Amino acid sequence: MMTILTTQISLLLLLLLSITTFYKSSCSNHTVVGCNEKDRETLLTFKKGINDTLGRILTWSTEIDCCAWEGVHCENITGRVTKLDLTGKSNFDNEPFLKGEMNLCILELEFLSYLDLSSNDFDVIRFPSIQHNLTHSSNLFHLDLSPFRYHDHGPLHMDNLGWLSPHSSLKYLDLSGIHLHKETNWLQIVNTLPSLLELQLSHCNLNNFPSVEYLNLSLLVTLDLSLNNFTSHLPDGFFNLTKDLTYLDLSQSNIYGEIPSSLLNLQNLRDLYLSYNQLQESIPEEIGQLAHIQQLDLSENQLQGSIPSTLGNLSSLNYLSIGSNNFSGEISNLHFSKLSSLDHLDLRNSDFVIQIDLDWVPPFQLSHLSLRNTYQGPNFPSWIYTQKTLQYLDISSAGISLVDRKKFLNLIERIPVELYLSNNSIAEDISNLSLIGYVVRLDHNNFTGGLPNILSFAYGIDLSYNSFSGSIPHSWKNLEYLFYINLWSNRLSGEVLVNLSDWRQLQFMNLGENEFSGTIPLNIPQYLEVVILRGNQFEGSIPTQLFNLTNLFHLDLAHNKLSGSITECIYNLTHMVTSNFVDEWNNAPIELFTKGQDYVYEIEPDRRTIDFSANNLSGKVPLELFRLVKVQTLNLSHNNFIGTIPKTIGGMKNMESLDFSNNKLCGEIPQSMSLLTFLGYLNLSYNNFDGKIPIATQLQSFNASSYIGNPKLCGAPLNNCTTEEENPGNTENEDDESIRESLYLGMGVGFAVGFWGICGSMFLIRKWRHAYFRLVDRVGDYLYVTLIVKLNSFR
Ligand SMILES: *[C@@H]1O[C@H](CO)[C@@H](O)[C@H](O)[C@H]1NC(C)=O
Ligand SMILES: *[C@@H]1O[C@H](CO)[C@@H](O)[C@H](O)[C@H]1NC(C)=O
Ligand SMILES: *[C@@H]1O[C@H](CO)[C@@H](O)[C@H](O)[C@H]1NC(C)=O
Ligand SMILES: *[C@@H]1O[C@H](CO)[C@@H](O)[C@H](O)[C@H]1NC(C)=O
Ligand SMILES: *[C@@H]1O[C@H](CO)[C@@H](O)[C@H](O)[C@H]1NC(C)=O
Ligand SMILES: *[C@@H]1O[C@H](CO)[C@@H](O)[C@H](O)[C@H]1NC(C)=O
Ligand SMILES: *[C@@H]1O[C@H](CO)[C@@H](O)[C@H](O)[C@H]1NC(C)=O
Ligand SMILES: *[C@@H]1O[C@H](CO)[C@@H](O)[C@H](O)[C@H]1NC(C)=O
Ligand SMILES: *[C@@H]1O[C@H](CO)[C@@H](O)[C@H](O)[C@H]1NC(C)=O
Ligand SMILES: *[C@@H]1O[C@H](CO)[C@@H](O)[C@H](O)[C@H]1NC(C)=O
Ligand SMILES: *[C@@H]1O[C@H](CO)[C@@H](O)[C@H](O)[C@H]1NC(C)=O
Ligand SMILES: CC(=O)N[C@H]1CO[C@H](CO)[C@@H](O)[C@@H]1O
Repeated sequence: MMTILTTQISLLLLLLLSITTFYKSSCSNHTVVGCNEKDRETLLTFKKGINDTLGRILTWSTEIDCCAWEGVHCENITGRVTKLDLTGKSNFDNEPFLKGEMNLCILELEFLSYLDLSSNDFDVIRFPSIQHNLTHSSNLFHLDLSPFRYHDHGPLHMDNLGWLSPHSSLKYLDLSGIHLHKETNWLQIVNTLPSLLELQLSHCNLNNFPSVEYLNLSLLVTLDLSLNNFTSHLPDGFFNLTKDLTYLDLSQSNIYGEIPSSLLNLQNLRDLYLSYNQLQESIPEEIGQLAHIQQLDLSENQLQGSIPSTLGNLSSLNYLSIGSNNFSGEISNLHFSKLSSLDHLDLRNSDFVIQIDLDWVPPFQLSHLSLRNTYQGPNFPSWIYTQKTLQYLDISSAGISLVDRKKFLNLIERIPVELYLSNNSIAEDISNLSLIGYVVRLDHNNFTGGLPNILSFAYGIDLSYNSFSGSIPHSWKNLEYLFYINLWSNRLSGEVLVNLSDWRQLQFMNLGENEFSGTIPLNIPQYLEVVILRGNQFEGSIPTQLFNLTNLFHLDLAHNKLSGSITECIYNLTHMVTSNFVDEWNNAPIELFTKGQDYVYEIEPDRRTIDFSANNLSGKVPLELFRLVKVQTLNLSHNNFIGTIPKTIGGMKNMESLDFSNNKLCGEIPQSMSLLTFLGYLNLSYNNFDGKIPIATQLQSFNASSYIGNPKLCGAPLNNCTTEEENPGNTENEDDESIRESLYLGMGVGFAVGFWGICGSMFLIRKWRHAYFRLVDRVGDYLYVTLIVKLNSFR
């Protein structure tokens, strides 16, 4: 008995002992001396403001030595906090970590040399009063407070930067994304930080560029002032004293005037971004002095004159973007003679005269080339055939009609990311090709033969306005990321895919103006927003599934051979009854479609359209159709519809264009139609309507042609009614007040709840697209594409 007990006790002791040893050893590696009490208090004050919803700083508890807290690093002998790293950067996909208040009392940590609170989602920055009278000299050399850029609440604000002055040892300062629009002395204050190597003040809403007599930033290597609103010239001489600068970003910052020559004295410059500004005059010859320059972006300015040939001296250049300016003159091989590292070339929207020898073999191999809207024609530039690693090629609107067939096919088949050949006059047969781009736009050409194969990762295809024939290749059913397809105006025929829902991400589908036949597939992708099947040979009835597309706002089935009646099913066309809008399409390639001279086809995202005209549809028009209160264009003309117009039509208050002509509709025109105050086009002609046209400014503003062909219809603008015409039998009592708007309103609210789930994520995507704009321009398109594909697949 006794022995057992002793054993147990000793076991227990052993256990205790091992626990303490373990504790000790795990702790001693962090610190020999415990955490400094004063530092701990400061850290706890900082913690108080934080909303740590994701539990990032759970370890910050009083039971644990503060040197072992998440992100805290101490000097190993004194136990003083030297570094605090709570960045959310590693956390790309998820939410940012810390919310709440960023309390800069943290800067009171006497020995702090490194502070990184970047990529979090703080709501507010708090300055303790003590900040302005630090008693110790600051050791801080690294300070990064830049927030996560994509947060939903408003931006972080700071009234001024005065608090920075004591931190004169700062080498790295990043306040990008914090709004500083009240700080007019930002440069003077930055100028008191003579050790600065890197300054990041991008997207800070800075709105002036103060001139300083003497710039103390002689050590500066990296300067990013992009995405501000300086509304100013660049002060000449500004760059005289920053000889070591290698990285300068002033893009999208609303700067005017010439490119100052002091800038071109920066011999060590490797990256220079001046795009999206209002820069004028010509590029100085001195640009040839930038011997180390690798990335040069002058695009989207108002620069003029010719491109200096000294540009051809910049042999380190790998990124050159000078498109969208007002340059003139020639551009020739000489401009590129030594650019053997060039990888990205953008000459879009330019009026250069291109003088490039036919047999020129460039010294470079590009991955990105944009010559969009820069005339090359009529021959496809032969030097492009020598480019074996192109990933992105945009040569749309370049006047090209002649290609070397073999080389051309070989080239475009190898473009793996984006291929744009729109608006040329290329007339090749590419039916045997397999295109591997994510985005393929060959619209407005004269391509013939069958459709090419498309790799399954494609997400945007526009082959509209060509002469493609044959049917949609079977292999296209694998396009599971496709979200945009436009085949408008070709000679395509046969049935479309049976399982259209294989294109599960599809949002925009335009197969109009072709010769497709058979029935409209029943399995329809559920995110569709635009469906255009107009001008084909589709037959059979309209599948009820079309009325179940919650995002649909444009449905055009006109000019087909559809028959039967429209079923009285449950309509789930949320987008046609709510005003919430996905403005996704503002960025997407919705185009103006023109056909012939007089016919304009336009899809405006805020315009809900239903067009079933010129088919053989019959039966009554379902009441549900008249409950789609946001519809602006409704065209049912040239069919065999019977029945009356229900008085509920008065609820379609947004209606602008209504065409019921050439049907067999009868009965009276309901008084409630006078409620359609936006109506600009009305056609009720050639039906069997009877009785008197209701008196209402709206209805009488149309002329007789809107009503003719209804022998029993009378009243202005038609002939006066006789007494028997006026009351042709049992007129029901039209109580228009009974058209309860609340009914429609109620429907709207109900639908809106479900709707925002999808809309919300699209909104996010749009923002991300914007945020990644710069990334796209610089890092390349792979990332962008992957991101889009990934984001799309979230839905
Ligand atoms: C913390 O953040 C969450 C999520 O943003 C929010 O719901 C909550 O109200 C916040 N709590 C405090 C105390 O601010
Ligand atoms: C403390 O840190 C210094 C360098 O930072 C290192 O050389 C030294 O070995 C460390 N001492 C202990 C006890 O870990
Ligand atoms: C900081 O200085 C101000 C005056 O400049 C003084 O009123 C204040 O008490 C000081 N704060 C601390 C904490 O010393
Ligand atoms: C810049 O440096 C000079 C010399 O080091 C110094 O006299 C001057 O005060 C500094 N200017 C500012 C604004 O700090
Ligand atoms: C830039 O500043 C100007 C003048 O201060 C102002 O009119 C303009 O709206 C601003 N632009 C942006 C994008 O904030
Ligand atoms: C900048 O330097 C150039 C030559 O190095 C000189 O001509 C010019 O006056 C200087 N500008 C200023 C504002 O200091
Ligand atoms: C730069 O280019 C110009 C004109 O192309 C040429 O005359 C000059 O020698 C080149 N300079 C260097 C350093 O290559
Ligand atoms: C396409 O070819 C036809 C005749 O071959 C020609 O009339 C038409 O203009 C061409 N279209 C384009 C856009 O080049
Ligand atoms: C409508 O679509 C939903 C999914 O969005 C589906 O669950 C439902 O079965 C569909 N209804 C009809 C009638 O097709
Ligand atoms: C309407 O759409 C919602 C959301 O997609 C779906 O849950 C619901 O089943 C649909 N209603 C019908 C009747 O199909
Ligand atoms: C219709 O009646 C009005 C009076 O109600 C009369 O002024 C007008 O001339 C008549 N129009 C025709 C075409 O009979
Ligand atoms: C995890 C770890 O690094 N542990 C070390 C802590 O320090 C002792 C000596 O001080 C080492 O023996 C441990 O390996």
